[in-house]
Amino acid sequence: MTGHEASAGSEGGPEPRIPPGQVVTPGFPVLHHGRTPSINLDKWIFRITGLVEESRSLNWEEFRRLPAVTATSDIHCVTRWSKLDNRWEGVAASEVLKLARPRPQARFVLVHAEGGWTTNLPLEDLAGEGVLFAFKHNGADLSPDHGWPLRLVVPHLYFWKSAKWVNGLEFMAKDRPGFWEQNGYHMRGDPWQEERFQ
Ligand SMILES: Nc1nc2c(c(=O)[nH]1)N[C@H]1C(S)=C(S)[C@@H](COP(=O)(O)O)O[C@H]1N2
Ligand SMILES: [Mo]
Repeated sequence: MTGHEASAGSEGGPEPRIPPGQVVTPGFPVLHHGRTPSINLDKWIFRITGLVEESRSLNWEEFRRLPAVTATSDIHCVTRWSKLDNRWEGVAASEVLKLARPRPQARFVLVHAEGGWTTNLPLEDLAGEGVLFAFKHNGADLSPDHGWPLRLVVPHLYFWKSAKWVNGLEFMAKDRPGFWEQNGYHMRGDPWQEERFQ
């Protein structure tokens, strides 16, 4: 779903900028389960597995050789803060999908992150506009707390889907809950529908 870029009209004109129940913050809160991992780029590997034509492993150099894009989007966290106009720089998810070549049966992905953390997404959401594997935020390398060296950004879903320290995609025929989804969070997490918990 797109078209929420317009600023809120005072006469009920364009669609609102902020999803229901959210409050804009000027800061950038840090939220995650467990501790910030320390990652060695020399050993970093991104794994593409599951229902794909070709399983692949990319090291950091190979991943960074993929074409880079920038995209500006808003963050909406299920804990009700929103942060507007984040400028992300990274590799478009569509680019990674081109490499992966999902099989026709593949309809969902389990996103894998350092330390075994996961989150699930429908394939169409991964292919969505502005979805990227980011290495920079607002012009600077990601900080370790915000996911260095790489995080997924899925701007049209609640921010828990935007896996920090992301290191793999597993393509699946059926949806399977990730870490927060097993703990009661919604399987999809659309902030405009307030798909917070289930
Ligand atoms: N690997 C990993 N990624 C994660 C999480 C986590 O616990 N582990 N938490 C998610 C949640 S709940 C949120 S709100 C955002 C927070 O990102 P931030 O700390 O950069 O604001 O990261 C998401 N990505
Ligand atoms: Mo969150």
